[in-house]
Amino acid sequence: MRFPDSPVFTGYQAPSRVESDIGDLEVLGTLPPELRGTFYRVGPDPQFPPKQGNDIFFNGDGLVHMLRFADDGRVDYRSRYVRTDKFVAERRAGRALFGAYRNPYTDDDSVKGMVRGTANTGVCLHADKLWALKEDSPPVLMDPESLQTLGYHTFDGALKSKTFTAHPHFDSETGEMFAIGFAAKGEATPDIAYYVIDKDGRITHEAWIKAPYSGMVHDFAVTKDYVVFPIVPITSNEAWLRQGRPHYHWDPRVPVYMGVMPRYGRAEDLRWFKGHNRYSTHIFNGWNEGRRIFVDTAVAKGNPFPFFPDITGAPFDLGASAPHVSRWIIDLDRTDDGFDEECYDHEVCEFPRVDDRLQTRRHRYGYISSLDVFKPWTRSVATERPMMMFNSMSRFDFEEKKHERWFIGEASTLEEVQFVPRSRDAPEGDGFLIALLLRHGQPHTDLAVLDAMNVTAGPLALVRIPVRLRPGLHGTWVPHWKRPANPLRR
Ligand code: V55
Ligand code: FE
Repeated sequence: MRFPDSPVFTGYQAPSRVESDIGDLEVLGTLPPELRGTFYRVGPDPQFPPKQGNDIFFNGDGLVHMLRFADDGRVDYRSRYVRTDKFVAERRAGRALFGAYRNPYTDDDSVKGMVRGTANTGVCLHADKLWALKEDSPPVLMDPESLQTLGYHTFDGALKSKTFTAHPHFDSETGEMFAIGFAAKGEATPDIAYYVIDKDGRITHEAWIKAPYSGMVHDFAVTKDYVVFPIVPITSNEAWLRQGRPHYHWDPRVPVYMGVMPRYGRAEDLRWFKGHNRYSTHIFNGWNEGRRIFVDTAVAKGNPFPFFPDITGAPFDLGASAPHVSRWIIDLDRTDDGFDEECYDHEVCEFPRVDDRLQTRRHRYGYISSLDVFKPWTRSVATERPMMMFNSMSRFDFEEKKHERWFIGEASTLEEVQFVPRSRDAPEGDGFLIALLLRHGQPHTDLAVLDAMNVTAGPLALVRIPVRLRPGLHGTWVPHWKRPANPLRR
């Protein structure tokens, strides 16, 4: 077997394929004693070379990483592949059986009709289980401690959508989880299912809507009173799949639509608002003040994904691919169908997050990975997405409209940032920021821990994982008051 000699499979992005249990990690600096809990993070890490000869980063098998900060100050590390149906079938066969990203027509006959999910995009804890998520399939449940895969979860058959988002949202007051499934009736269908799931993991509300066009609905917003479905021009079409074309094409001709519905509403209550042609996938948070709804997000003017080509044949525009901190404002009392957009600065950034306790309510601070283009930058790393090689950790103050950032140094990239509250009831912003630093060309990975009120000072501590991690996607922090972080059981 051999992986392709392409950027996605070599150097910095070479698959690691490592599952490990490493106790007592080295700590450089001093860890704050309040930092107790578990950090989970997931990313694509292909088990086998791609069936198609090459592949995109988004299609690798989900590998979950866990860092436990126990009461005695010890930090342990564990990583496990998610045993998706795909992973298990391919391991048995000893080769890839599933083909191109979200294209079942490219699969081996032996796996026709199987769930294609890789569980490689999002991870969260709910109802005492770890949920490993890929937006093309149902959630996979795992044991939060052993990382043993429990299998696909359909809520005892109540999940009628074929898909489930990698970006569920939570209301910390009610303990509810909110989720969507797009392409809910099959690949490239415009149907979106919306689910409210109670703190015990039962579906308590469901609604089905139809988007104005089919495409990637990677994230959405929930507020105290409303749910917002952003439809962005990363479009899909069943015909392209049969033609062997990429699953998505960027369409510069269509607007963003925002579907707004009461939080426990039905399809009849839905209202569509229309904006410019824009990209946004990730949302900091949403909230509403009466009938005004605010969605803070990272917005780009053009296509951010070079591997999803422009439908008009236009070449990839690197400048237009850069997202910036922005706000979308919907006023339900407006009589036209427009909504407003405010762009707050020109820093290139992605992976927006807030203090998770404030989801659905107004936040002041956003935390985001950013690219400081004025800093020395190592270009030795081949990548198909240079705008996503983040070198700085940023806190954006939505009141002052300004960034504070820490440059992580050369030859490293920063992953998604998590806010960790100092205590259960600490005020917003009082706590720590944690993020992985991928060290190019080095055999280890560091987790940086910063004071969230003093980002510019840099790390209080680095926790060293003595293996190279492949670039990943999203993560979550589970504080010790939600679930104790016991030292690794051997
Ligand atoms: C993203 C990542 C995915 C995917 C769709 O924007 C969107 C990120 C890792 O997979 O399938
Ligand atoms: Fe995402």
